[in-house]
Amino acid sequence: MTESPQRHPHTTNNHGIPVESDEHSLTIGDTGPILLQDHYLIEKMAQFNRERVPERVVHAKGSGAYGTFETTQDVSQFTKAHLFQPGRRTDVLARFSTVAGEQGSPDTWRDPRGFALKFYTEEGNYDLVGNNTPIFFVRDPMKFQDFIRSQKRRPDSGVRDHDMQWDFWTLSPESAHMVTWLMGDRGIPRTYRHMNGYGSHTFLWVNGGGERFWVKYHFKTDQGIEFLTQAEADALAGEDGDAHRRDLWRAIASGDAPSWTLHVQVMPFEDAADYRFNPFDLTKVWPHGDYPLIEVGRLTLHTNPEDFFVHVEQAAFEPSNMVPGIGPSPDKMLLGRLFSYPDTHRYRIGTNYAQLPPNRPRVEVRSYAKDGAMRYEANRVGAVYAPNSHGGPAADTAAYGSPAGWAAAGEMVREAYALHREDNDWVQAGTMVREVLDDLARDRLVGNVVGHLRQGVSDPVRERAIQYWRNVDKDLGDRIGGKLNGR
Ligand code: HDE
Repeated sequence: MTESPQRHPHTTNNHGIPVESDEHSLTIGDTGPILLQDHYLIEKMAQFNRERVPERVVHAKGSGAYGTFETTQDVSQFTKAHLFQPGRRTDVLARFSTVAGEQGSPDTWRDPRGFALKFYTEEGNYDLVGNNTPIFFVRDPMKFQDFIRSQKRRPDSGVRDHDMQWDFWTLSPESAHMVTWLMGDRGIPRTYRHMNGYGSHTFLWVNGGGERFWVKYHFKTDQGIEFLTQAEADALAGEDGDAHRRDLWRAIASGDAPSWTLHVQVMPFEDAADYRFNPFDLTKVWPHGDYPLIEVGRLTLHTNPEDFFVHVEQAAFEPSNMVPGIGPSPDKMLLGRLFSYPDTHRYRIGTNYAQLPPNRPRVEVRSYAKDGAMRYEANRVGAVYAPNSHGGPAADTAAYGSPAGWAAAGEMVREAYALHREDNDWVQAGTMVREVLDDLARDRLVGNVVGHLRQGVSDPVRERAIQYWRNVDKDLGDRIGGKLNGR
């Protein structure tokens, strides 16, 4: 007996109404005009034209997965945050991304990688929106927009331009440490699974007794650090632009769940004032000899999202999502980001983005927010204003006290941070070149820089770049200059 064709469920339109055809428009006769009353045809075309939300202005190309964070050690002496109490297991959404490339750009371009985490804690969502580097190119948010534009496309031809990139970097010496990272092996991870993640900024932890500590987060990959050479990355960019996205999806789908071990560096609150580097300067690391790594727990990614657009494209990570026991620091870049991310989500996704599946807290929301486009959570607080006499929620100052913060005083100024004893723009980049990289890594760094500078960089900018690298390390700069000038 021939099998009856497998019965498919019948198609409906967006309103659940069964439709007659997904192939033929409604016409007068088989060659007649299409009828305006073919509202299903109109629905299909109109929906198609509205399928995009604006891509992220940076970090547009990315990949996401759900997982779990488990606090395996006791760090309660440093923070009262619920998710970091011993034994806590918290659901997480992670998104990894490149920075400068657009949505269709190759995963294997040389670029920092975003390492964004959303912890669905019992005190609301905690977002740690970091990169695969512990540092960044600039230290003041005023320069971030300009930095990003220098890495993207020319206003006239619309093409990317190494001359713009090096022009900005060589006029912004604070970029040297991060550019050394970027042009080295860490600039192209082999996969998203083989890279570390960092909070990058200094954050504030507050324990149950109100004591404050400065901390830096390090998510060290349990898969080991692996990178692609420039040649391998260029080839892969041509063969499979989605190589990293495909790898993460396949690993999780096959049960090979990637994991990272979280460590923190903890600086006593009082140490900050006279530490040898400015501890809030995002272009600097805290040498581990000064503040060693303390293990906290493990992040494991084990579930692929069921729908990429719903869960990854609409995911909204924001550094301002900090739960009790965690706060910002005087790092100007972090403070600028506290505004920028919610702003970009309201623009890119919509007013009620926090109600979407990847962004919804797993705890009851008792805010007085109401209405706005696409809102579908009812206002259940019994009132639409505070204070009120209808039993609506009231802020609990006693429970959550003053915000996790620090004392500040002084005149209004526009100027760079005051330098600490060992602060300058080259010292940590030079230390990395001489003490962290081995000979082969230094050779690859020289090759990558020379290859990049050979692509369309004007003479004056190239000469500035050679001096930039000499400031990082004289020998390295001489090697780069020698290769560029054919010596
Ligand atoms: Fe971002 N950044 N950023 N950034 N960033 C964005 O928010 C911004 C910075 C990072 O997977 C945007 O949702 C400012 C540092 C990641 O969805 C935007 C400054 C670090 C992601 C934005 C910085 C990051 C973003 C664009 C300087 C590492 C992707 C789309 C003050 C510590 C998150 C969006 C995801 C995304 C602003 C610098 C990491 C425009 C103003 C430093 C991982 O709001």
